[in-house]
Amino acid sequence: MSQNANYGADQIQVLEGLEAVQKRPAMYIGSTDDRGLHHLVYEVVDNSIDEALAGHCDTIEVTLHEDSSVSVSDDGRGIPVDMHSEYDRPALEVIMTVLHAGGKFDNKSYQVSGGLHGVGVSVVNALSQWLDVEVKRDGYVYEHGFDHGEPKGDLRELRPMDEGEETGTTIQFWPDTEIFETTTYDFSTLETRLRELAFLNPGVEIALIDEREDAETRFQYEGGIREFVAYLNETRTPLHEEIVYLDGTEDDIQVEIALHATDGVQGSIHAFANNINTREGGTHMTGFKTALTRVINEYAASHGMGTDLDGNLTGEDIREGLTGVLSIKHPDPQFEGQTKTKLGNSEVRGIVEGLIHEQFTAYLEEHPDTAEAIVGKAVEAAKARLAAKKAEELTRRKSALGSSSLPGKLADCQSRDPELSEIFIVEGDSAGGSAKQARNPEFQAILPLFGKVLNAEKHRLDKVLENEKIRDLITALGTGIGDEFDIDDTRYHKIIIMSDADVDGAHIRTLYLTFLYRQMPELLENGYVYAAQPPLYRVRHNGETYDVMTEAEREQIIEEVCDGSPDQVQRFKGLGEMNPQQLWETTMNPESRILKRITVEDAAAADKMFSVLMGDAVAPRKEFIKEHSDDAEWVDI
Ligand code: 0RA
Repeated sequence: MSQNANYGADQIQVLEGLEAVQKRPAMYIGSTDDRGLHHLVYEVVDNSIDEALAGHCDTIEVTLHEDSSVSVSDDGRGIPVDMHSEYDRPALEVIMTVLHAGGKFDNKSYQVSGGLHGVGVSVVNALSQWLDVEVKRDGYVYEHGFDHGEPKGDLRELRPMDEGEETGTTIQFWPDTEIFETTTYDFSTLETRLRELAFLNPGVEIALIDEREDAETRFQYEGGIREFVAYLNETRTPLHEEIVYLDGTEDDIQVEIALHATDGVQGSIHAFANNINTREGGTHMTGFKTALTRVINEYAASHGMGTDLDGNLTGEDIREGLTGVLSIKHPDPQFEGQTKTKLGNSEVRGIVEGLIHEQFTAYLEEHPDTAEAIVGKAVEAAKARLAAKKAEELTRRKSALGSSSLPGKLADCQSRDPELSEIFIVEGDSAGGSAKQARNPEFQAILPLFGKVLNAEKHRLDKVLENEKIRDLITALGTGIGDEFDIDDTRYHKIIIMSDADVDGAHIRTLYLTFLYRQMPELLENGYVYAAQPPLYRVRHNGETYDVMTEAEREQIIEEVCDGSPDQVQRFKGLGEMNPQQLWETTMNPESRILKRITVEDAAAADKMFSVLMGDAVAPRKEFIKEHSDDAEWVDI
């Protein structure tokens, strides 16, 4: 009797917890759109990764089922099933139904997953219509099901484990369609994150199996972040043979860095804390940058390099063309910042700085060829910086950003409220003319820009700024550039690139996106950048008009709506062929247009993509485009 009463009380507490998640899901997983949906998978996978990091699991399999459910399976110890003393319920049930219960069950002090995710697998349970757990442990196979987070009956003992059968956990869940805006998983989004996890956790094999499409990928990298850097540099030209790798542990904080200098002008250092991409940086990044700048300057000074420069090598000089991955694992990470992707632990700065300073100094002494390459490249970058300065780079910059007068080609909107204002960057003067007639001048500005701009992937900022179109664009956006860039000065919160729906149009769009990504990434991170989607065809039938975006859609409309014989099919070869009314209806009117927001959710993936798309190597580019033609429609296909 008293046991029952206890159980009742616990149950009430449990329900309150999960109800809170169901009421305000965004508080726990960020959002209920496709990002939130994918976070469910990451949350479950994080638990298996923890098991792997504790040394008990080496394979994790994620399976996308045809019924929109996902299962995550691992060969770890299995979630404990014994009675939990406080709750008087099996531990598995408590882990699945009590918020943040996961960690409390384990004596391991070193739980790594955290931050953005790490809210506990009970959150996934609360947000699933159904969830089934199968555990193989202590010689038996157990199973427990849940319905909207509530246990369906009790934990069941299914059968004894077979001889040689491995322990492990499988969690299958069906996301709640009443909570999520979509329940369609994107293979390549998951693939990118799982690949990243495999790089960050060397040796762990992670598979993604898509039963909807019959596709499967497996990742396993013994070389860890060294292989991550090699992957990021696939289409870049390295300046030294061996990838620099440094690691160490202090106060239970594990630090790793891999570096490889290239002949490019884009530097990219990606920082992770507990497997989370800390896009906003933080104390680990600060410690690393400080150490890097010191070590390189000390090496240059003691080896007589760069003596003709007046002044030190700056951090930017040193990071030019440098690709790196910094990964730390901390027993109690604190995440801060707007998107909770900035590491806040103050003690980390000194630990990373000290460790890198000591080890990198020693490394350079032992590898003089590598040292020569890295320091030499920094010296070259510094020289270019000083030369650019001399060549009136500053005045050029000033005219690009400082001048208060807007470019003559800009037809600005009346609104001065950036949140309401849009700018269309339109390819070609004739399309620009149409767009100017078509627009709603209250909130829509038009900037016609003709033809291609310099590839920002291959040229330093001062070269890119020689281009008048780019200067017009910067002035119109109002943000300034380089050190002076300020997101708060953005004059429009919708920056819409409108180019033709053909290969040339896609190329021009990619060039502008490359510029924005390399020089003003904050615009993309804030979700201000869009691609307009002009239609390819207009089909008329029985007095109705259908604008279609793709060949497949055209065939479908003709087949299904027009019974194979439409009255008229008009092909739009370019934006310029539409009259202003058509352009307004199909591409500009907020009521009827389709805009594609360009996001860079995963910075390392975006970095890789732009380097592949805009770099020198041709074969990897073709391969990449072939692989990603579905999800990167705006790319130059
Ligand atoms: C709590 C304690 C232990 C393992 C786990 C949780 C665990 C959770 C998940 C979730 C997915 N896969 C998992 N694998 C393990 C340790 C139990 C022990 O000491 O044996």
